[in-house]
Amino acid sequence: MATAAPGVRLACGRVVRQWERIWHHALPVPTICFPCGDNGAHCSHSSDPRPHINGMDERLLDTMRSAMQQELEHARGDKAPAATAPEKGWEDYHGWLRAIVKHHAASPLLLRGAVQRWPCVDPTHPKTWQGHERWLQLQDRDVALEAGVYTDSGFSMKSARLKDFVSYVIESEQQSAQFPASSPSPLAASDDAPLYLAQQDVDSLFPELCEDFRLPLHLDPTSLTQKLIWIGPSSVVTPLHRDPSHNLFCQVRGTKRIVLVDASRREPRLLPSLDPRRRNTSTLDLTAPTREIEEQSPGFCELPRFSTIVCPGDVLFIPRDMWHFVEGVDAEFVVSLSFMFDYTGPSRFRR
Ligand SMILES: O=C(O)CCC(=O)C(=O)O
Repeated sequence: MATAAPGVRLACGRVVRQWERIWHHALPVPTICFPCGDNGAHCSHSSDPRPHINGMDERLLDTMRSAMQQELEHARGDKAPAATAPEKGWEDYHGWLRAIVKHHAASPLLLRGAVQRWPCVDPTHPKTWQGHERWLQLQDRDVALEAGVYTDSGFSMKSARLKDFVSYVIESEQQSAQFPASSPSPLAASDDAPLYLAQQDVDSLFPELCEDFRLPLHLDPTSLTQKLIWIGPSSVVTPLHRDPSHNLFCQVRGTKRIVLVDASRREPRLLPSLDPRRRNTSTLDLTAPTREIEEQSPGFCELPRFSTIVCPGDVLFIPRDMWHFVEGVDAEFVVSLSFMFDYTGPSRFRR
């Protein structure tokens, strides 16, 4: 793909050349905007141009609209769930998700605002995760943290008290927003690499948070394989990797950039790790300029790739086996939930 180096315009009007990054010139992720109730072609809920959904028929969109309505009413507590599905049963909603899986086996799908009414996402709800209160209420316990990016040579695992980790993420947010830190965490001083509470089972680690969200999009509980939480400062990065289950990735707090690469026909270019525990992870560093990535893996930049920014309330469907890279992008600390699920059939790949 031929690309020109993009520039950034400074306040003085001078344009500074930037190195090309892998998400520049990526395809936008097909999107359905829940607040708009359509495919987002004329969406006013985001500044991004929203593409039409290719291959998603009207019946499916219709079912999506009913599911969306049901989701919003349920979240508002307007009606009991059973009474709000007069035309379609729960099986049809499951069918809707199945249809998404079928239509989007090779492409991601962004469901903008789909879980915006969850208590943890809603900034006005007493159980919101958008402020600091809910985090400061958590009972203290030991947590396992990743220090740095797990493909880096300096990577290590660390154990810390949750209380210290919470003050660390709050403090990192204040620092990136250039506020003075109020009460320094013992973790902050010693750690240059970001600490990430990554891919932990949310039910067992945070039982007190589990009422603040639900299974997204009428996900059939029997298809759920893992329910994971990710909490960290905005500087966290998860390297390019793939998973053996489908994923409804729900952004709860802060924003993340997700780049997805379709390498289904040309896998060797992704240079998977030779470490048997990391076979699902590429050794390529997608935070590097594309020039360097191309040097390491000639032709990589020609692989079809998608890029999107997920905000609180957004759900990104990531098809199983699709390579993806994730990083925090703003000053707020970031929290996400991944609902990994499997309907049928063996994955092409197992960890
Ligand atoms: O949010 C992240 O840092 C990574 C999420 C991810 O890779 C996943 O859910 O599969």
